[in-house]
Amino acid sequence: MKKLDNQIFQDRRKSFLSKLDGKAAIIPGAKLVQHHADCEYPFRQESNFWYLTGFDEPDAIALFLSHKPIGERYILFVHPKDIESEVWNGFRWGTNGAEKVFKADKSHPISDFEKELPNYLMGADEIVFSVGKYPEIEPIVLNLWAKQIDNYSRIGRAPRAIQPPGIYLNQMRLIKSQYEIERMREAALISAEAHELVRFNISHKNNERQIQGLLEGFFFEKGTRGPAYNTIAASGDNACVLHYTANNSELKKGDLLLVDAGCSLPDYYNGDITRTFPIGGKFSGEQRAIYEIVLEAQKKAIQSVITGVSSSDIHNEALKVIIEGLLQINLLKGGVDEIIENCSYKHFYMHKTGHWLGLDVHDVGAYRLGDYEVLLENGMILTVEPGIYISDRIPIPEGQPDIPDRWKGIGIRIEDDVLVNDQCPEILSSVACKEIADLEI
Ligand SMILES: [Mn+2]
Repeated sequence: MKKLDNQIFQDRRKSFLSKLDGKAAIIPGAKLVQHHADCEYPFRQESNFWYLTGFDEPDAIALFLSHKPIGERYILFVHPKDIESEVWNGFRWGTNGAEKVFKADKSHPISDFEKELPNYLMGADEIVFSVGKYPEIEPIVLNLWAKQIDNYSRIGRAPRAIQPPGIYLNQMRLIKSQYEIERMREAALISAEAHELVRFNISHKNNERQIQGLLEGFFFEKGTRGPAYNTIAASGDNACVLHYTANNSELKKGDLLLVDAGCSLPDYYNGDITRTFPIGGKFSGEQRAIYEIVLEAQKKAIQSVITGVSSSDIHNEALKVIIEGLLQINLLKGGVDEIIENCSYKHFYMHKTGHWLGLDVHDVGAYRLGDYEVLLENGMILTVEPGIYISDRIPIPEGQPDIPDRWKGIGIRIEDDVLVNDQCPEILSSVACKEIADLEI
């Protein structure tokens, strides 16, 4: 793993602390999650915790104390050095490492959290903590808060409220710094190269699982943490199941293969790309017709990724092309506006056209604030991923035509990762080909 640049995390902490302005934030890291019996899933740090600390061990807790003097504001509770545990579970930084390497002002063993917290929270105007997410830490925080409120009448000071950390961190994470943009370019590039590997090798593969293996093997070979989310390798009608992850069907010539996969870098930045390939190297007439609509919708939507537009503007760009295309091949009937108004396209296109992308695959950040749409700004990264899925799972809306069998079992999505950059969207995942001429053999 590339050595982490401490300055990046220090700058983020400084900015977070200045936003906190008198408040104390308690940001817990992730815990290991049991897979079965004595086995756990690979550790995945909590994204807010990671964003502020760069510390990659389980069970840690960070405090950010903006009400304290400089040099007493960043506290890390970590597993202490313990040779016996380290023999079984690997190296730990311990409290010393947390201070020396991760630049905590002070570090304590996790077991001291309850004992130390009152002193640290003393004098804070408010507490910033995510209620409802940390069943072991929450009672400690709430009990302490109750005691401090109880004391209010005597000492005249106590935190007056608990706020969620997202109020401060979501906007910071939504706008990517130059450093983060570079990391996202790398995540998208490796993810795109994996899709190219599928394009080149699909004719030698006969099962969805082998496609998954090809992608994920490449992710590991490149030194990433592996897939950012459960890889989707969905052939034929499986592609109409949006979160299909069984990945165990045989690949049949004549079917399409929808691949939705991206890697997660060692520092957790993620790619998220979808391509749809003709398994036998040629699209059928019907498959081609649908593919052309989705591709046009995706290109139009990407063109609209400029500063000042909203996510729903982008969605509407894609939606219009999809509806017009489906009208032309008689899979829909009526006027475009009326179809949008009645949602009578949703048996073909039932999801939105994209989401924010970053440390979380569905990254933090609002899409609207009450009545107002969030408008794109430079440094935001989002996916653009329209699709059409033709199956008989969803009842056909009233007044819409029956679907002839020859269209059924076609599921197509095309997804790229796009950086907002004034009037000129940068497609981070452009290495993955998507033109029909490149996908056919
Ligand atoms: Mn996506």
